[in-house]
This record gives sequence, structure tokens and C-alpha cells, in this order.
Amino acid sequence: MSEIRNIVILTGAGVSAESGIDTFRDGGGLWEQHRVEDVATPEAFVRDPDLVHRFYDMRRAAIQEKEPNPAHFALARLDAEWPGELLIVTQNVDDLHERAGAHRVLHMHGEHLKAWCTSCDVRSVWREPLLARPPCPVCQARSLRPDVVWFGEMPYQMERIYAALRQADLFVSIGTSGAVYPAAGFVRDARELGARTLELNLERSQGSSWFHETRLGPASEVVPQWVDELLQ
Ligand code: BV8
Repeated sequence: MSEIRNIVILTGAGVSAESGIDTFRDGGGLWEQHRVEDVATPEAFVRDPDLVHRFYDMRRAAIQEKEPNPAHFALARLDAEWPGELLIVTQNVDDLHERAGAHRVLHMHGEHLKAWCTSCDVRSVWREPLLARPPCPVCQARSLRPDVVWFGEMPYQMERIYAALRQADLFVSIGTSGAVYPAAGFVRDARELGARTLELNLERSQGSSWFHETRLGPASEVVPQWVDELLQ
């Protein structure tokens, strides 16, 4: 592995599954009989803001009772010890990578623990429910929304992600079904740009054929094993 210097890691819901945070595929991607794609959209927020606030209030509270698992801790160890470039691009909106000690983390789909004011545009750290329309800590307007990228919205920091993919010698995808774009396309970009590509997942994903190597198993086992190999 000596020729590897720059690593990009993409994580999805599967890396948090063993921490007790439901993936989007659990229950067939349903919440209260709503398809997630129908609740996690700007249109749903206009049509039924209370429904969307309830969806996010429930998940924001849930993640605060969960703990990182060995996969998060192994990635935090890699972040601390890897001498080259490393970027953990996560699709997850929980804070378990950070709570495990990782620093080089990029939340391309936003974060549960932030609220975005649609009046003053400021994003604030936020742990409470939004259903009762609390005032923005900065401008007092009652116009806070979850700071989460919904379907149809532009993911965050795409330029920074593509810059990292251009420099990557190794692209590793962990715990994602490869169902949602543009994240699902990163493996093709990385491969075409010359990176080696590795998938660590519980089962084969929609993108498996694009990886040079796929290792199947629970993240809490396969991720620490992979990190140990890389750091030995
Ligand atoms: C955009 C935040 C323009 C919200 C999320 C038609 C075709 C192709 C694309 C589209 C299309 N129509 C529309 C689109 C675009 C759309 C899209 O891809 N739709 C899909 C449904 C077809 N994408 C968008 O709208 C994006 N924006 O395109 O803007 C643009 C284009 C290019 C460049 C710039 C801009 C915005 C998408 C973001 C939506 N927000 N999250 C919230 O959390 O509420 S997406 C959300 O779902 C997650 O963040 C994640 O990205 C996705 C779920 O994926 P996974 O994380 O993979 O989770 P999943 O449950 O699917 O899979 C879990 C995996 O883990 C499984 O493989 C399982 O086997 C594995 N696993 C389970 N347990 C374990 C495990 N692995 C290891 N260990 C275990 N224990």
C-alpha cells in the first residue's frame, strides 16, 4: 500500500447502522408510511412543514442517544495517524464521525445538529425540536429549517469533493447503497481519475461493479480490519 498517499472515504447510513441509527433501506425507506424521498424535499416542506419538522425532530433527538461504533472509531484513528491527505465525505447527517474523534469530515448532505435560518441565512448549532418554530438565535425570525440537503437540492462543498477525488490514490466507499447521486457517481469519477477503488459494505451495492475490490461484512468488523492493514 506504499503508493497510496491521498485517500477519499465516502460513508453512508451503513456505517451508523450498528450504532442503532436506521438506514434508509430499513423498513423499505419508509417513515410513518411516507417514502423518505417524499418527506426529504423542499416541496414537502412547503406542502406540510409540520410533517417534515416532526420527521427531523424525531431523528435529531434519536441520534443524540446513540454512540459511535468500532467503524467510526477506526476511521477516527486513520484520520489521526494517516500522514497523507485524507477526507471523510459523509452522506450521513449524524455526528458520530466527529464524536468518535474524526476531524477531516465533510457533511455533503448537511447535519441534523444544525438549523438554517431562511431569513438571515445563518446556520446555528441546534439540538432541540423545530416543530414549535423557535426563533433564530441570530435574527429572531421564526424561519428555521433543518440544515439538511433534501432531494433536489445541491449537496454541500461539491467543488472541494471533486478536488479531493482528483488527488485521490484510493477511494473507499463504506456502508452506502449507491442509490443517491451525485455521491453514487464518485466511484466512477475516482476510477476514471486513476484511483484504486474499494467498497466495504454489508451486501453488494448498486455500484459494486465499479470497485476494484469489494469486502462484505458489517462495518464494525470490516472497517477496523481495513484500517489495521493500512496502518501496519
Ligand atoms: C442533486 C439528507 C443536483 C436528508 C439525503 C433519477 C436518477 C438519478 C438521480 C436522480 C433522479 N432523480 C433525481 C435524482 C437526483 C437525486 C437522487 O439521486 N435521487 C435518487 C433517489 C434516485 N439526488 C439529489 O436530489 C441530490 N441533489 O442531485 O442536485 C446536482 C447534481 C449534481 C451535482 C450537484 C447537484 C441530493 C440528494 C441528497 C438527499 N439527502 N440525505 C436526510 O438524511 O433526511 S440522501 C440520503 O439517502 C442519505 O444521505 C444517503 O445519501 C441516501 C441513502 O443512501 P445510503 O446512505 O447509502 O443509505 P441506504 O439505506 O440507501 O444504504 C445503506 C447501505 O448500508 C446498504 O448498502 C446496506 O447494505 C449497508 N449496510 C447496512 N448495515 C450495514 C451496512 N454496511 C455495513 N455495515 C452494516 N452494519
